[in-house]
Amino acid sequence: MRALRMVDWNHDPELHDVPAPVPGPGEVVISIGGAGVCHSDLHLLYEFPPGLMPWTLPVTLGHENAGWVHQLGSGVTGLEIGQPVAVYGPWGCGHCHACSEGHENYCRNASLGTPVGGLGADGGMAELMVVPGRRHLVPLPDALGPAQAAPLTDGALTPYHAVNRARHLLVPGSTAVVIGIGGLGHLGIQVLRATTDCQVIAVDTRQEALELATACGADHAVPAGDGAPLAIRELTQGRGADAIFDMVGSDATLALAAQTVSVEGHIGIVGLAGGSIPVSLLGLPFGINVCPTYWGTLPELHEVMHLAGRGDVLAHTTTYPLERAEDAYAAIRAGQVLGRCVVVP
Ligand code: FEH
Ligand code: ZN
Ligand code: ZN
Repeated sequence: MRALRMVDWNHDPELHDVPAPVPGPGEVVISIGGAGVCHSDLHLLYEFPPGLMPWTLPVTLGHENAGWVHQLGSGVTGLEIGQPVAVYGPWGCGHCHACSEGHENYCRNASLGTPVGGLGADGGMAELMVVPGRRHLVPLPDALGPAQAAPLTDGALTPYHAVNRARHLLVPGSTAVVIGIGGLGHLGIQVLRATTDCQVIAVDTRQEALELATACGADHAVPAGDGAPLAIRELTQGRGADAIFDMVGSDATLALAAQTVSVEGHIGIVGLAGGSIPVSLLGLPFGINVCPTYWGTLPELHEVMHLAGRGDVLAHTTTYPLERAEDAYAAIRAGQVLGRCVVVP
């Protein structure tokens, strides 16, 4: 079968012909209907130094996947061949305390380098993908096909999880700021709109991204840059934002978050740009919480699919055939993508 593979560090991905996977005991092979192109792939393809991740290359990319049940390994029950499913991506051990409550993204027996589909193990940028356990498959709502569902398994799940970490602050009259209106940001705005009564302020450098933010339900769209801190202060009567979700995670975006978070507020670091934020008693407002989050939990993916099934969360997508998947990565690198790219094998 055809698969887009990460062949080396700091190297373009390549389309290869590879053997089709065969499910082992307890495993399930999925026929891929959509594989989202996450910006994180660009960081790991072109910025991660060799050896940072203990991965054996080449490996198939794609950690944001949905499709149809194709083949069941021995012992797998509760699934029908042809059933449309979303793939939960951060596979944990399944038996530690975190995994026992569905927080496999924070598995105590795993680390960022532990291979999961598309991140060190073969992912969904291919015709078929093997998933290690039936629990990692979430049935799709009737209203959603795999190409629409795939971007939600990371692009919506990740901001949904980040918002959940600050939900106690997002009360009527509060303000949330979303910095970076890309794949995560445009879905994060929809999550906030669908699950809170807060005022939503979007920040981005691109006018077309700010327009997408407004279409997704943002109350205000603020151009990134020198005027952004004052604009956010003016929109919050000088208080600052109760919660700021930085979907970029660069020094510049985190500096904006530090300048505009309110006392007792929350800064969610979601993007992988590698920026940092100095934390000190007098350097930040009192009582704030700075929270780097990773992906989302398995129960939260069920909740995201519920929101999508009722039309509250919908990815703005550009689809590419597998043969042109490299063009999707190039378009993201060039900053030409609005919303999320989805590869449809
Ligand atoms: C990917 C690789 C490393 C860190 C975080 C990520 C996220 O894109 C996973 O959704
Ligand atoms: Zn991702
Ligand atoms: Zn675990």
